[in-house]
Amino acid sequence: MVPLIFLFLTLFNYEVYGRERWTEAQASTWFQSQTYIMGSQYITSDAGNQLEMFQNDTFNPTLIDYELGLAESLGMTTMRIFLHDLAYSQDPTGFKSRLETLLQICSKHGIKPLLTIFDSCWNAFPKAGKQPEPRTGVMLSAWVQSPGVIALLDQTQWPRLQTYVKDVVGTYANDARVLGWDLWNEPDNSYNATQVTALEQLLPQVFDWARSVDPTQPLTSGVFHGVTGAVPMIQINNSDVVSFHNYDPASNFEGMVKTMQQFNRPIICTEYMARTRGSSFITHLPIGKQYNIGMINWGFVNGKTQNNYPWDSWQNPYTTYQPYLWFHEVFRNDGTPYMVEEAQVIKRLNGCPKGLKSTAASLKGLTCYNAYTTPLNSTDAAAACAKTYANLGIIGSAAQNADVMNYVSANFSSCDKFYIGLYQDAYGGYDWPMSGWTYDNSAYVNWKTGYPTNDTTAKCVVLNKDGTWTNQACSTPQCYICSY
Ligand SMILES: *[C@@H]1O[C@H](CO)[C@@H](O)[C@H](O)[C@H]1NC(C)=O
Ligand SMILES: *[C@@H]1O[C@H](CO)[C@@H](O)[C@H](O)[C@H]1NC(C)=O
Ligand SMILES: *[C@@H]1O[C@H](CO)[C@@H](O)[C@H](O)[C@H]1NC(C)=O
Ligand SMILES: *[C@@H]1O[C@H](CO)[C@@H](O)[C@H](O)[C@H]1NC(C)=O
Ligand SMILES: *[C@@H]1O[C@H](CO)[C@@H](O)[C@H](O)[C@H]1NC(C)=O
Ligand SMILES: CC(=O)N[C@H]1CO[C@H](CO)[C@@H](O)[C@@H]1O
Repeated sequence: MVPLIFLFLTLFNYEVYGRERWTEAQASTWFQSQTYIMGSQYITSDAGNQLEMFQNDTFNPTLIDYELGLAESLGMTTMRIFLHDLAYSQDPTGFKSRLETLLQICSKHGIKPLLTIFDSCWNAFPKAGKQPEPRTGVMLSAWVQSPGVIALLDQTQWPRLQTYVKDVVGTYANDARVLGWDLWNEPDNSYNATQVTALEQLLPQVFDWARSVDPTQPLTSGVFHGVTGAVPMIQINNSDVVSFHNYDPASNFEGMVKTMQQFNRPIICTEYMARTRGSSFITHLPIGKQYNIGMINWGFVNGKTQNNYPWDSWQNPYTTYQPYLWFHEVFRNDGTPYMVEEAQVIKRLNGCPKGLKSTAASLKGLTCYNAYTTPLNSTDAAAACAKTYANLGIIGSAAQNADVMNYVSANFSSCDKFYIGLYQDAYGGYDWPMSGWTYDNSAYVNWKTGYPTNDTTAKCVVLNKDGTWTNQACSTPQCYICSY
């Protein structure tokens, strides 16, 4: 017979070691030390599910590097990346070496990933090895649960899951490249009653396993159908920082943020953005910023997960026509943004990456400027701006002109003038480029005395270091300023 003391230790040893849930103060200190948390759920666009992303044969660091470069170009600071227990269990050493490669690439692009350990969504029977091709017109058709329901309902497999959690979280427990651990995505989504009962036993243990290796990063699991009920209470009770999913319009989203505030912990929205449901970057990111919560949308580069299709594509595959608006995704498969205006809003809310954020009056009250020192003629300069989802610089007020002048004087001493967007039109008047969200009808100009010259061969405008504007030939290579 097992002595009672050993039985006690065996049953409860996961509570004996490791750290407690963070206090509110610890969680707040952590949150305040992070760069604003904004990004997307990420899977390589050539992978249909987590196994395809992480198994040796299909792991694609070249593509990860390119796609995380796109995230960096928007100023994103995190990516929510789903791991898988079977990718680990079949080859722990190889899996961890691929995870290490991923973290190195993330770090190079200024991205701290939120790593997701388990997931209850979509296909219930994951199998290691070659993964099925996606079904035409169906979102996430190859996506797999982790663990599958067989492992969930078979407690003899739980030690394997424990090894996965402890080894992966433990290996990176002190690694500042990792933002945090999202231990279980939508835990009771698509489970029947038997499965939910097993989950209610397993989920608290998953938190205990992760805490047992003393992670310096926060643990969380996002609630997605309100905060009441057994499973949401397990999630919230165990989370160092709380997180939630919401795919509803702005007022409902804001209501959910207020609901989450009752827990007095930092908040991260780990899923939102479904355009046809009224959940979009343009409507929701400013709310996230206002309440100072992390914002992570579902979908990034369109590819084998086909996140451009809505949930109902499982019932009605989009085989004969395409949706009029993409459901999720930030980028098309060719690396261009689905909507330029969205890319601009994301960059603005991320503080105008590598440039000046002018909050001076005019132009919707918020404009980003980047100056470039490689001289280009005005056509090429405008094209270079467009690649960063920007126009040749638009300046809408004296205060903004002063901001821009100070920015270029202090940082770009090698150039004495910069192309801006103003140009002479066919009638001899001057206009701003009209594409994009930043257009307005500002009448502000700051011509140098004697300018503009009445010269039809000098149709382009430069900002001089003293803040004045002069017109000149468009073919002259010049430094330039982009804005968005
Ligand atoms: C993993 O993939 C690489 C490159 O595709 C290959 O060279 C290597 O042999 C594979 N390793 C295993 C253990 O299959
Ligand atoms: C739930 O699904 C499992 C298979 O994963 C099955 O064995 C069980 O009977 C189902 N339970 C209920 C209550 O439907
Ligand atoms: C969650 O925490 C509350 C408050 O401490 C407690 O009353 C409740 O029983 C806990 N629920 C679960 C499921 O852990
Ligand atoms: C500019 O030149 C055009 C053609 O030479 C002339 O018609 C026009 O009056 C001039 N405008 C000014 C403001 O000098
Ligand atoms: C700018 O240079 C490109 C070639 O780099 C040329 O095609 C274009 O016509 C030039 N534009 C102007 C206004 O000179
Ligand atoms: C983008 C950039 O380089 N900004 C710098 C411009 O110069 C000011 C003043 O020296 C710095 O504070 C900015 O960081």
